[in-house]
Amino acid sequence: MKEFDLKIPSKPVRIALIAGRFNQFVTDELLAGAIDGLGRHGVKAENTSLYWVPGAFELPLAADRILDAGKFDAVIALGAVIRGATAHFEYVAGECSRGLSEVALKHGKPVIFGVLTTDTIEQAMERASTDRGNKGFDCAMAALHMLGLFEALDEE
Ligand code: INI
Repeated sequence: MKEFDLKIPSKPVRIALIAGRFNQFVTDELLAGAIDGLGRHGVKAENTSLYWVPGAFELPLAADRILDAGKFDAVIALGAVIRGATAHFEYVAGECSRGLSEVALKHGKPVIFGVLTTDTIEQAMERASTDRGNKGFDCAMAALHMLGLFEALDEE
């Protein structure tokens, strides 16, 4: 059986980061993890851009518009929706995840879901920490692995 294992792309890739200002004390940490992950795997700063949006609800539209411009191979969308802090948690988190997957399928490009949806601030900080695993770092790896897969599919 032919197998396509996870791999980092061999050619340079361009990656857009989008981050929500809402709960920025969390998204700053996710961003730091994502930038660290990309840098450690050879993505040059000149091939990345960072776009801020007000909150997680705005991530899908921004991702769509950014991919429309054709300058990026993948988008990493970072946000933090904390149930304790909002009565409309379900709407914000639900629309954000639905919208991001729609944008990925529309453009045929990886749109990585780096949005924490937690009950408490403590849980969010735990998933955005430097010593106990950082979802932003994981998202950088997911973006690179998807682009590595696309590269392998192009060469098949
Ligand atoms: N946006 C978030 O990213 N996280 C949240 O927890 C949140 N809460 O609590 O409401 C949130 N709301 C703002 C929303 O994303 C939009 O920016 C706003 O509704 C304007 O469209």
